Parts: sequence; C-alpha cells; structure tokens
Amino acid sequence: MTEVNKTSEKSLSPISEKKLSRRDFFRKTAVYSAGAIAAANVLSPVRLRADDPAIVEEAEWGTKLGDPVTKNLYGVPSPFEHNNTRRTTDLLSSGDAYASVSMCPIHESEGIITPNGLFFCRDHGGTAHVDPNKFRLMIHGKVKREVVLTLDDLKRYPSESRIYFIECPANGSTGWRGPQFNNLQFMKGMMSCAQWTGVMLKTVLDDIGLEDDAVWMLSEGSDNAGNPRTIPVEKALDDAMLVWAQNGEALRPEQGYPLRLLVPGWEGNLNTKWLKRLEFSDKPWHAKEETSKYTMLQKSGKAIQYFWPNEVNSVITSPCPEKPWTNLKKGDLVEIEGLAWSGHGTIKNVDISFDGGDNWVEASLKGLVLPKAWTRFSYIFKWEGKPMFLSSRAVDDSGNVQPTIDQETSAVGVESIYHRNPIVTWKVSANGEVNNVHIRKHHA
Ligand SMILES: Nc1nc2c(c(=O)[nH]1)N[C@H]1C(S)=C(S)[C@@H](COP(=O)(O)O)O[C@H]1N2
Ligand SMILES: [Mo]
Repeated sequence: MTEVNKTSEKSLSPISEKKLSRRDFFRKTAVYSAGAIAAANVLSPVRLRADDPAIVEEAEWGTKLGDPVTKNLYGVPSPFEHNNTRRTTDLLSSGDAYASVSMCPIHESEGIITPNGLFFCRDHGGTAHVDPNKFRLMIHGKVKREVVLTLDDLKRYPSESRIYFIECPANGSTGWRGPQFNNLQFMKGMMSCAQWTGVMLKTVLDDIGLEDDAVWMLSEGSDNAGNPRTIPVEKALDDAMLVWAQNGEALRPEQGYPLRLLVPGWEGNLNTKWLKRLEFSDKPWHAKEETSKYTMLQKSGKAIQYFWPNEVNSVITSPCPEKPWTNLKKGDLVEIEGLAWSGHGTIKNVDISFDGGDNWVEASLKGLVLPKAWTRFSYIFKWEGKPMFLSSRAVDDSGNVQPTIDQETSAVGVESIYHRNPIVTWKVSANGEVNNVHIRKHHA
C-alpha cells in the first residue's frame, strides 16, 4: 500500500509535492482521490512493454503541423468516435421518421451529462426549425396580465442553471414483458441528462400574476405536432422552467430551440419543445380536448389517469451487451458502472446483485448526486470468469425501491407500456459476453 501511494504521489502532482509537506499533500488529495488512486493502481496492470511501437516510434501526427485553429469554428468529435451516435430502429418508430425517436447511446456516456449532439430526440411531427426573431410565447387564461413575450423579454428575467434528466415514459417499454433488444441503447436510450439554463416558471408567473383559481396549465409547441400537454399549477410553481440553453449553448433544434418547457423528473412528453403558448385554467382540459395522455391501465381494468413522475430506475451501463467483458482475463479487477435516476427525488443508494437478485451489495455513488438527475454508480469487481446474473436496484430519498418484474406486475398489471422500471439483469457468460435476460422471481 505504501508503494502504491508513493507512485501516485509522484505521477499525480509533482508540483504539489514540492510546495506542500507530504502530510498536507495527502490531506488535500485524500478527500476526493484516495479511492481513485487505489483503483487506478490495481485496475491498470502493466501489460504493454517499452518496445511497443506505439510508444517508441514517432506518431505520424507528430511529424507535421496539425489543422489550423480556424478549421473547425464549431468543433466536432474525433472521426474515431464515429460509432458514438444516436440510433433508431423501425421497431421503435411509429412507422416513419417524423413521428419517431432516436435513442441516446447511454452505453457510451461518461459522467452524468449528455453531449448536445447525442441527446435523445422524440418528435411527433419532425424537428422544427424556429426563427428566434419570430419566436413568441403567449401566456394567457387565468392570469392577471396576459402577455406575449419575445426571447429577449424572457432572457431579462434572472436565470438559473440546473441539471435534470428527461425520460420518455415509454423508455424500456419494448422489453418489459420479455427481452426484445439485446442492446442497451434501444432498451433504455429514450432518456438523457443535461444542464439546462432558463428562467424558473414561477419567476415569470409571479411577475404577471396568476388568478387564484388557476389550477391547470396547458403548454403547446409551434411545431407540426404542437404536443399539447397539461400539468397542475403546483408543479409549474415548484420546479418547472422555461429553458433556452442546454449544456452552455442555445438549445439544439432537436430539443426545442429556442425555448422549451422543462418539467423536472416528470414524463418526457410534458416537456413541450418549440414552446409557443401557456394557458391557465380552473378546470382540467381532458373534458374539452384530448390532452391527457399516457394513462396507465391496471389489472383491475381501471386506469391511473395521472402518473407524472418517472419512477426510480437504474441500469448497469458497463458491462452491457454493447460493452461486454470479452477482453478481461481471470483475476482482473474491473469497474462496474451504471446510471440511476428518479423523477421523485434524489438517488439514495444503488445495490448490485451477481446472482439474479438473491444477494445484494451496495455500490458507491460517483460524482454529483442531484435530485431528478442521472446519478452514476460504481463497484469494483474481481472477474473470475464465472457466469453470473448481474443486476442493479436503485432506491430514492422518497423511499421508492426499484421493483422486480413480478413486483411491478402485481402492482400495476401488464397492460400499460408506460412507466416500466423493473430491475434489469445482464447474463454474463464465462467468456464475458453479456446478454439481456429476464428474471421475474421475487427477491428477498
Ligand atoms: N412540441 C413538441 N414537444 C415535445 C414533443 C413533440 O413532438 N413536440 N415530444 C415530446 C416527447 S414524447 C418527449 S419524450 C420529449 C423528448 O424530448 P427530446 O426530444 O428533447 O429528447 O419531448 C416532448 N416534447
Ligand atoms: Mo415521449
């Protein structure tokens, strides 16, 4: 262990070593890097030798000048990353490319932020290209002052930046009765997570004034589909936002440029893109128009009409069918990683099972742990080449526990395809291959 620390100290910060006493150095770094130091040393056994041509010989790109700095005034990923893209499949689209979805490559995602070019895209009438100069937001109905706002008007309000996921409630619906995709991207890629910047809806509503009897809010987009959706005013005043930026730049057209409604943690479909209108009412709309979507039919034959928050959920992203362990040798230490999220609040803990849910160990949460945001979990595991059933189970701070398939079925029946959040299990074979399987049994 002393050896390990010495090496790390040298390689991590020769400058700090000079300036600080050895004790100070460890005090300063231990808080965030002790785990990383240990892990880095055990996880990276020396496998390559110093006669490796890739380290000995001069690389072709080092022998000539690179591109001029003026070449890519808006940067693009390295061509070597060409596989890291959104993807779609006919099995998931409604038959055409306009009312369809392209899925986020969550198996390639790092940390908790989805790059803007990879954020999943779910359109009902194609991606609209809105001229920001012609953009207007009308707020009307049960408000004291009906207004039509420009983008500049909105940007004059004090802004907030917050990290939230968006998940379509149909995420995972394709495979919950039985495995359909052997591919994490198609299984769970109808979600992404970004840092959003905009104004809290409450700030705008406090400014223009809500009538006392305003109970419902309808949002509508200016695209071909419009996507009219209603939410209760409580949610609008709680944490809903009007956002114009995503990860530090203007929203992408696919995410509703120039303005979308953000309804943190709740069903993706409520997050109206290309926003044009907010209307407040004292009655629900479903009496007047068909705006109440995604009801959840139960075993009894009765439907749950309002089912807004996305359930507590998790999935192991490494390994997964696209990221198998076929390159591992027996005895290798490997990091199991995954994503957990809950529309009800903050992820409290994530457990991992190696035997299909009979026994569980606690994973560690990694990096930022924020409400209604992706939360990354990690577990260092010694691979012995033994086949296993690998699962994750998330718990949030509202006390929700991710159910087994059987638990979920007994709670909400089998009819609805929305809000499916049962535990996902990977069958890891002796050769490291990973396959999507279903384990239904009740777990202790
Ligand atoms: N105006 C408009 N808003 C919309 C939609 C749409 O088709 N039109 N699709 C909704 C659905 S069903 C989802 S899941 C989310 C997806 O957001 P994203 O495309 O930014 O990932 O947007 C929602 N907002
Ligand atoms: Mo959706």
